[in-house]
Parts: sequence; structure tokens; C-alpha cells
Amino acid sequence: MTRKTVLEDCDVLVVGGGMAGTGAAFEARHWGRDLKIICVEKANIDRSGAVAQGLYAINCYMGMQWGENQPEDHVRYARNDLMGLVREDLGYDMARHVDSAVHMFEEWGLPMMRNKETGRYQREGKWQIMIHGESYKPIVAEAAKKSADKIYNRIMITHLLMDEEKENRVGGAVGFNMRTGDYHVFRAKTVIVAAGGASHIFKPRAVGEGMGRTWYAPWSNGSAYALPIAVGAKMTQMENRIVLCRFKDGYGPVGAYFLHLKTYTQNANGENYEKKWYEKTKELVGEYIDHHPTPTCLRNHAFIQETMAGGGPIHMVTKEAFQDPHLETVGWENFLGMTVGQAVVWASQNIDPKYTNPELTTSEPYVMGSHATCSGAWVSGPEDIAPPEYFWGYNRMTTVEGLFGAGDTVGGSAHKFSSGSFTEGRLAAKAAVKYIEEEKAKDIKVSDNQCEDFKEIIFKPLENYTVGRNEITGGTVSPSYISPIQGLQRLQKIMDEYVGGISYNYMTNENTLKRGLELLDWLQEDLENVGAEDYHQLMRAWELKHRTLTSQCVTEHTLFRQETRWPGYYYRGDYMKLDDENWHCLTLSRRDPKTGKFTMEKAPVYHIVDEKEKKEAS
Ligand code: SFD
Ligand code: AMP
Repeated sequence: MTRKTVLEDCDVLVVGGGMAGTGAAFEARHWGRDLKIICVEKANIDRSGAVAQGLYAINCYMGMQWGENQPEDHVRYARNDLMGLVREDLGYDMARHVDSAVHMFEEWGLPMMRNKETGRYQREGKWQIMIHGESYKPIVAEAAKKSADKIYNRIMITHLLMDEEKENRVGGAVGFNMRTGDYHVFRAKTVIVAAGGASHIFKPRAVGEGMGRTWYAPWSNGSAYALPIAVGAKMTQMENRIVLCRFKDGYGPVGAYFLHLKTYTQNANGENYEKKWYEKTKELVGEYIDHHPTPTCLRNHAFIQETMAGGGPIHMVTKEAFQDPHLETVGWENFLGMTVGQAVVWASQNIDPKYTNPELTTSEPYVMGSHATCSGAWVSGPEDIAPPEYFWGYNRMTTVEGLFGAGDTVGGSAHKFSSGSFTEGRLAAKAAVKYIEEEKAKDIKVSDNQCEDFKEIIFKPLENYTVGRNEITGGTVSPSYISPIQGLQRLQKIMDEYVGGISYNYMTNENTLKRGLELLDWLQEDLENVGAEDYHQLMRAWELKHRTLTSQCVTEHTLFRQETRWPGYYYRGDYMKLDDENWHCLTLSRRDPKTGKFTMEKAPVYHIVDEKEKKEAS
């Protein structure tokens, strides 16, 4: 069959039009007035990514105009929450710019809640402000649409193109339109990957009829990691997957409840179980348990221990707060504007939080770079504050030249959330424009051969199906191909059982990880035979391939770090303690694109913020 190829040449290519991608498209235009800027999105940017349903809070806002917080404070907060290990240069850089992004959201029409007494933005917590955010995503999408030369919706990017003149330099990206089946080639001087995090890597709690219900967006499929990993970019902290405390079955977030409604948790006997686990947790992590606020992973840890000890179910005590009609409204609106499914679950299970304390759960793990976790690409920091090991010319550039990242894509910079991801997109775009202006993107060569090879690879699952379907033995079973859903469930089982998922109470060790790697290798082999009956299934096939590559990287990292740094996210049973002496460092991986083998190394953690202050004081 002849297939149409659509070719586009551009200067800045933004892959993914979520929070970071829209920020990147907007800022690229600001600095690059005459540049050709293209944004390519798997869904439709009006309602794509993690913010598709809307949000009820902006979780990262300093409030510098009112002297509420300074970027240094945010660095200390993120460092504390991540048990000491973050890229402080990246966090500081994001924090010093994030307020200006939030101010633009308001200008563009995002309804912000205001504190009636102070006139300031209504605080939910120290870092979080409250919004009527059902339309958050269409609002930022509009800014991107006005900025980019063209937005391509419904195109999934599957591979990055590489320059054939200069080694280790990006040359664009390729993908397909999942509605028309056209093949799309984007030759670009710079590429900003902003393709979101990854859910459905580990087996979710909601299976069978509930499958598709997860906390992080079910369509976040790890392209943000697989694209750079495949071309040999270095990754960092990929073992730092996140587990979240969520309302049971609807995965409704807890932040507004804990912080604004001041609700609290208790075990089935009405006890404060967190206190019970204090001494035992101290044996594992030492003084980190005394830090304030208690790191997210350690709050999970107490929850998991209590449940394993038979103290469940754990409840959120809402009955008190919901007596206040205002807080009751906030409690419901929080979900109606962000996670409608939670309100539906409560309605369907006869749970009115005014009269019944709803149950909580701990989620399956997700791979992300923007929440209380920092998995992602190893990128250059900003020139004014990054130490030499963290700096190679252009802010947010990966170790592949011309390839930038932002949002969930970028590792080391936790607690960015929606606003910080958008901000990081802006920072990456500014640097990408500078890279072009300084003539670093000259004479890139991407041959027709390279593009033709990818064309064959991308559409192969359709071919696999067309040939293999003649052998279907019953239902969907065929000896010659596996379907994307079969492959996904196999991946989730491997990750769940061997890499620390829910079924094993997040426990893993060297032996299980090695077995997991072996099984993942075989899955990779079998994915050569994944079959797609239509273009939608072709997308599923590529989502699965990206999830699998991401999973391999997560597993390699988990094997490398011989300690339990974040109890409550996962446990290395063979190294149950936090080990600052040997592991107060960041982990880096690189997958050799030719052999597929990963190599691992350690990178230093610099505590820039307090070092700077110590120097100034002395
Ligand atoms: O409280 C391809 N988040 C919250 N952030 C907040 O600021 N406040 C909240 O209240 C938040 N809460 C929350 C949040 C997320 C979710 C799902 C819920 C609740 C239910 C977190 C933020 O949403 C998150 O930090 C940012 O959105 C991250 O931004 P970014 O840009 O890194 O990811 P994205 O927005 O998902 O966008 C990714 C885009 O890429 C597309 N894409 N396009 C082309 N080709 C491919 N191969 C692609 N792969 C992916 C996606 O479609 C998407 O548009 S609370 O619970 O934390
Ligand atoms: P969540 O709704 O759990 O995604 O969290 C939203 C925001 O609130 C994030 O910034 C969290 O770090 C923060 N948060 C959630 N629960 C707590 C808590 N118990 N204590 C302090 N911060 C919290």
C-alpha cells in the first residue's frame, strides 16, 4: 500500500502540547520572532495531557510579589521532600520564574480564587493556590496556538531523527497521524520533548471493568523518556517512581483535603497511625523522619506499614470539615473540576463525606518528573548557577545536542507541577532559540533513507496483524502476533511482581530485578510481533513500546541504587536502609542505541542554596 508522507521543515519542534509544550511554544515565539515553530500533539492540545480534565489548584506558586516565599525556600522544600536528592540549580531556576507564568495564566482568563481579606491569591497550602481550573488546559492551549506556526493534533511522535553529519545531534522527529494513517516527518534544528509522564507501567489497582482509571492520566505513556533514551540521552533518578496517597477507587487527589480542608487520616480503630511507625521509620531513614513537612514517601510508608499490620482500611476524616458548608462545597468542587470520577465513585458507593469518612489507598507507581518525584532526562542547568558537572551550554538541553526537555521529561527538578512544567517549557524554548541563533544547528543532515527506514518500522504492527490474523485460533488469540493490550498486561505484571508494584507492597531486590530485566528483554523481542488492526491500535502499539523502554530504564536504575532511599515509593529488601554514605548522589544511565545495553554511573548532588548562603555568611 502506498502511504502518504507529509514533510515539514522547522526551527523549533515541540513534541507534546501539554503544560510544558504549550509553555515552550509560547516562549519560542517570544524569543524567535522569525523562527518556524511547530508543535506536534498525540491528542488535541485543547484537552490533552495530565491537565485535560482541569485542575483545582496551581501547586507551585512562590508569591514573591507579597514576600510569601522565595525560590531558595522552594529548593529546600523539594530537597526535603525528595530525601535530599534534587538538582537544586534546576529547581531554583524554575522557582524564580514560575510566578510570572502564573500571572500570565490570570491575564489569559484563568479564574483565580482570591482571599477576601488580603486580596492575594487564595492559598491552599504554603505552595499551592486555588483556581477554578476546569478550563485551565484550553486557556494555555490558546496561547500556544497563537504562538506556533502550526499545531499538529492527533500525531504521535514515535522516534527522533538524528543528524548524519555530526554525531549525537538531533535532526527532528517522525510519527503518524492516527486518524489518516499518514506518515509525518519533521526535520528540525531543535527538538523540545514535552511528552508527559508515564502511567500504566505498573499494574494498576483498577483492572477489568475499571481499567483506564488511574491517578496520573492513562494516556501518559512514557514517550517523554523513551524518545531520549532511544537516541542515547542520559537519564537520571529513574528509580524514583512515585506512589500517591489517593481516595480509593477514583484516585482523587488529597492535597486540597489535607491542606485547605484540614482533614486528617486515621486507621480503622480511629487511631493516628503515623505516630505508631515513627521509631521504626527512624531506624530506616534516620533524621529524615523529623523533617517538616514529612516527606511524601514517608507518609506513604506509615500508611503501607499500618495496612500490612492489619490496621486498614485507612480513612480520611472528612465528617468534621464537611459540617462547614463552604468547605463542603470546596470538597466536592475540587473533584468536579479535576477528577470527576471520584465524585462519581462516591455517588455510586453511597459515600457522602459529610456523614462517612471515605477510604484512602496508595496508588500503583507512576514515572514522572513534575510531582513529588523527579525521574527524567539529565539536562544542562542554567549558566549562572549550575556547577560545571551540571552545565553544557544550553539550559534544559539533554546530553544529545539540540534535544531539550521540559516538565515530566526533565529529571532532578521535583515539585514543578502544572505551573512549573509550563515554566520549564519556557526556559527550554528560550535556550533552544539561543542554540539556533548561535549557529549550533547548522548543516544538519537527515537523509531520505533515515526517514524511509522509520516509515517501515512505524507501520510494521499493521503488517504483523494483516499477515497474522489469518491464523487467529479464537477470539483475539493468534500464534503470530500479540495485541497491544496483551503486551501491556504482560508489562504491568512484570513491573508489578519484579520491580516493586502494589501486589508486592512495593518490595523488590537484586534477584527479582534481574529476573524482571530478563523478562523485559523477552517482551522487547516479542514486541517486534505486536499487531495493530487499525491506526488507533497502532498508537497503542507504540505507546506500549515506549512504556517498555521506560520500564527497562526504571528497572536498571532500581537495580543500581543499592539502598532504600524512599520507603513508601519502593523498598530494596536486600538494602532496607537509607545509605547517605554511599548513595547521597544522583544516578545516571545511558542506553547505547546500537547495542541496547545500559551503563550506569553516579553523579554528585550539590546543595547549592545553602552552600551559597554559607559562603555569603563567612
Ligand atoms: O494535586 C505526545 N497535576 C497537578 N498540578 C498542579 O499544579 N495542581 C494540581 O492540582 C495537580 N494535581 C493533578 C495533576 C495531574 C493529574 C493527572 C491530576 C491531578 C488528576 C500535575 C500536572 O498536571 C503535571 O505536573 C503537568 O501537567 C506536567 O506537564 P507536562 O507538560 O510534562 O505533561 P502533560 O501536561 O501531561 O503533557 C504531555 C503532552 O504530551 C502529549 N504526548 N504528543 C506527541 N507524541 C507523543 N509520543 C506524545 N506522548 C505524549 C500528551 O498527549 C500531552 O498533551 S495534583 O493531584 O497533583
Ligand atoms: P496531591 O493532591 O496529593 O497531589 O498534592 C497536592 C499538593 O499538596 C502537593 O504539593 C503535595 O506535595 C501537597 N500535599 C499533599 N498532601 C500533603 C500533606 N499531607 N502534607 C503536606 N503537603 C501535602
